[in-house]
Amino acid sequence: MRYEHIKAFDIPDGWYKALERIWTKGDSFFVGYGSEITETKKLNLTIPSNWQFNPGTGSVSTTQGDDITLLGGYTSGCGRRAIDPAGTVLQVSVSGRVLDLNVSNGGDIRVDGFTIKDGDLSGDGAGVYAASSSSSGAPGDVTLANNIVTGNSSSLASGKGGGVYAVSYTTTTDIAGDITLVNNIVTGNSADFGGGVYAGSFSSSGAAGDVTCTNNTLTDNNADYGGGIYLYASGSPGGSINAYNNIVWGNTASTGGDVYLNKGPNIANAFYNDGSDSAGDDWDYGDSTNFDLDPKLTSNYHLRPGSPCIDAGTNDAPALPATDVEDDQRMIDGDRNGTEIADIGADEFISKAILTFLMLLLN
Ligand SMILES: [Ca+2]
Ligand SMILES: [Ca+2]
Ligand SMILES: [Ca+2]
Repeated sequence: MRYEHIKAFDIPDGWYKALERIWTKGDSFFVGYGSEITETKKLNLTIPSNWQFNPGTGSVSTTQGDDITLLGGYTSGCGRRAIDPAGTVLQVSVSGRVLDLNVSNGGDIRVDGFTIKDGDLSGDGAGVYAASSSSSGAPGDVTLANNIVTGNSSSLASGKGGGVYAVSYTTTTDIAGDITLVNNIVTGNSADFGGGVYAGSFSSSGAAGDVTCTNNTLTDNNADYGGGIYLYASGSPGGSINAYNNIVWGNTASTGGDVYLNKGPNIANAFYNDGSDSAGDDWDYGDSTNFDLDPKLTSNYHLRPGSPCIDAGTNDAPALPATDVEDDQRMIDGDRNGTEIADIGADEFISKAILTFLMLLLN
């Protein structure tokens, strides 16, 4: 491992420069950010030498079945990691995607612990384009966790996923991969389909995988179809679309302000979500655990005291993360009634009283 001193925060296109060097040298690098004196967070990249990088577009692809794993939040020297997306920023200064990730022949993609902002292009996935595909055998899974995705915009007619385009697809009879989104804050993005997120699993001749969204906050996104999120599953029956503990509220679209569901013959489960305006297919098992109330968010999308999302989720959600988007423990007894219940959204609320108690313990 070597440390490549590129300041992705101070130089907005530092991410591209880093990838270019990685491609040139075929080695592993850490990418720092911030000033040389105060830098604290780094990106840990491990890029096999057979990967392809196109310096013109910043895209990374591999056809060897390798995984692409991007983890943010490393401390100086990369000895320790703390999830801190607010302090680990990837952005572009010119029009283009922030992250363009393609794997084929079975590789998985994971993007975990970044702010991804200001992507702007005429195409799918202005912030993050993450696709695992296969023309022989099963494609891999795509996971986005602990990210802040904001201010990304697709200007393409029929463009999908202003903030995030996450898909797994195959032209074979195999089962497509799973798409998992947990602990992401997605705000202020726009596209034609899925202003915040377009998430899909589809197989030409086999079954779809599962598309699971747990504890995300999607708000202030805009689209024609699915302002917050467009969820897609296609293929023979077998996959399920799961939405648990999410805030998908206050997004706008011509059709499906918060959610557009296109599930094909597959099952859709929606429980313990805050949001209302959905269109397309019905949720098969949506029930009274969902509600439509102002989540009472702060300016940086944390839960305010008195939020109806505090202790309002379920601890049995699939892929429930053990921490929140800023690495706070989940679950915390936010309403102080003696029972620890997961909150709804990417933030787990800590009351001032609990915080004071924890500070006393630490001191
Ligand atoms: Ca809680
Ligand atoms: Ca409680
Ligand atoms: Ca928190």
